[in-house]
Amino acid sequence: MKIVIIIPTYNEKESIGELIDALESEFLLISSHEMHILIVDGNSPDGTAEAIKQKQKIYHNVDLIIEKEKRGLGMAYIAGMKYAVNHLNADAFIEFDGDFQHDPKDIKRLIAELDNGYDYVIGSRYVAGGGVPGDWAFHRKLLSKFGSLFIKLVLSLPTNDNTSGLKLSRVKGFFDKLPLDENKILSKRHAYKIHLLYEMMRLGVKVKEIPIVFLERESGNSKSSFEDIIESLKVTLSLFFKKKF
Ligand SMILES: Nc1nc2c(ncn2[C@@H]2O[C@H](COP(=O)(O)OP(=O)(O)OP(=O)(O)O)[C@@H](O)[C@H]2O)c(=O)[nH]1
Ligand SMILES: [Mg+2]
Repeated sequence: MKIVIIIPTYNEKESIGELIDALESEFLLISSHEMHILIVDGNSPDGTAEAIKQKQKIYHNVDLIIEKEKRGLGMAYIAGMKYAVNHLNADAFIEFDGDFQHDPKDIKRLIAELDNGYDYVIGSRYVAGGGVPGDWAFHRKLLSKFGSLFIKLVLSLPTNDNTSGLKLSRVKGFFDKLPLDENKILSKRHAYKIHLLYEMMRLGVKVKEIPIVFLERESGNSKSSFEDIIESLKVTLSLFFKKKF
């Protein structure tokens, strides 16, 4: 199968080159699939795209989309997903952050579950063995954990980490059934994850959560903010009311 790792970046010059190297070394351990990297850069002013172009000279399985401007995490991922399916003929894709908060070593664990017949594999911080960075402030830990629980209860989901950014989606029969339209997605930013998760679950995916430890950012700055928390609440409630009416 062809599996595309989609990585959105905005000012990740410090980490992206090293991340591509780390992923390429992991790919050497995955012989049964064709692995590809697709980076969607929000026209970063720090030279992220240049660092990626340097790596494209070494590796021939790295694609780069440069957006006109930073449009939000959700918009970057949706552009990447469309490209992966329509231009790269992906059978599955993996959402992966560009700041080393996700461990490249987890890629093969996600793929093992695809091989086991699962359609949707979530890297989960909230199942036994999973976790968040130890130095996250107490309120951030609480908000993240209870946020996921809130989404689970309101939307009647079986999953425990409902805002995870590391997951694998099977295209055929599932992702390709979604009317994926930039204007229909309920959030252009981080909360798009809740909407896509909900829609994938409605399609009847066979879902598996595997434990992951979310790492601390090594360099660069976070782009998530208080606005993303409010949007997550709005998206969850609007899905709840849509479901009922
Ligand atoms: N192209 C693009 N990439 C983005 C945008 N927002 C965030 N990113 C990238 O998406 C990935 C995840 O964003 P982060 O800001 O790290 O979000 P987060 O991991 O929820 O927040 P932290 O834990 O604070 O790092 C990173 O690689 C960012 O560079 C955007 O608007 N456009
Ligand atoms: Mg991050």
